[in-house]
Amino acid sequence: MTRVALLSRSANLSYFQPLLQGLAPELDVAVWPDPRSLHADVAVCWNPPVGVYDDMPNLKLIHSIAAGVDNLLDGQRTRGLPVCRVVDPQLAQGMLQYVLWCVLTFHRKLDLALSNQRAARWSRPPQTPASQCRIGLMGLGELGGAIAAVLPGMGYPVNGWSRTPRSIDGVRVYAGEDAFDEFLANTDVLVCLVPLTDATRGILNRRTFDALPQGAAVVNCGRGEHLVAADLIDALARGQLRGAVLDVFAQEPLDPADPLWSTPGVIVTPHMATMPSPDTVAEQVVANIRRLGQGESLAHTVDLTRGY
Ligand code: NDP
Ligand code: OXD
Repeated sequence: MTRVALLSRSANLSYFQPLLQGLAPELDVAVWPDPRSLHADVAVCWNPPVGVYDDMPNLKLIHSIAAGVDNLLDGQRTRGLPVCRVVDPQLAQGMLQYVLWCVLTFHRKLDLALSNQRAARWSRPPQTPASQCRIGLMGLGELGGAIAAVLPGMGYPVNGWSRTPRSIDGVRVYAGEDAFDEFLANTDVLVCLVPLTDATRGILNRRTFDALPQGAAVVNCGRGEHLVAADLIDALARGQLRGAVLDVFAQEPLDPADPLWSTPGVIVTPHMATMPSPDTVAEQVVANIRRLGQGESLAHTVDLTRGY
């Protein structure tokens, strides 16, 4: 019998218990802080308690319930165990829809129309063709790659930035730190979809904003810790940036007193860009547990040396 622990210090993951057992009745599923969870073979996690893997002597697999794994790795010793994440076409489609909404907001100037409405001001924002709105995708993986596959067909010039070079039809790809400034100089709407790692923490900072053309916009759907919020607020106040859509925050939920809620030009959304369905997560976890049991290679493993 395989024992599974649902581990989170910020969310109640008990809804996965019936889903996992519905697919695999032989699983014994415990929800942390039930002490049984420390005897588990498989940890299924979102924001697990720091150091918990060290207290789990039977642990063989760490599985995220999400695409990102930063919160499973931060401050944790994974002891060389495999770590897997969720990869799902529906998740990529949800992110595409969200980013499309952001791109249209800035390209078609819905942000200006809404602020004019608040002042009861009838003023038609000048419109420009998509060919004049350059989209910069930071991250060309499962999510960024799905967006890069669609936006060029809508007439947007698309630039992408990744750690390693790659070739995508209709997309100019910049790779590595050395190419970052040139990528930024050619970007009017910057979309952050890199994972949170030591290399990307705080990457949305004053230096990055100042390397964008004046009046550019920023969309952060990666992680809150990518953003230096004070630098964003300053760049908006200086007019270096025209606006920002923020979906993720270092502290979630965002504190009601946080200045980002009311900074002119900032649209706040509550980590809703995309979400995998719990059924899909449960299916992927069970499939990996079965692979583990049969000694097969696991799907969607994370490279711990890269951190994603
Ligand atoms: P992937 O691992 O598939 O892709 C990551 C991409 O980022 C790759 O192209 C990778 O480059 C690039 N990258 C990583 N590090 C660097 C670096 N230092 N410099 C340049 N490029 C880098 O991740 P996903 O697309 O599946 O997910 C990305 C992130 O999106 C998640 O980690 C999570 O934080 C966030 N997310 C947010 C959600 C939301 O609702 N807001 C929902 C789901 C995910 P290379 O191709 O060379 O490896
Ligand atoms: C994810 C997320 O990483 O929801 O999947 O942010």
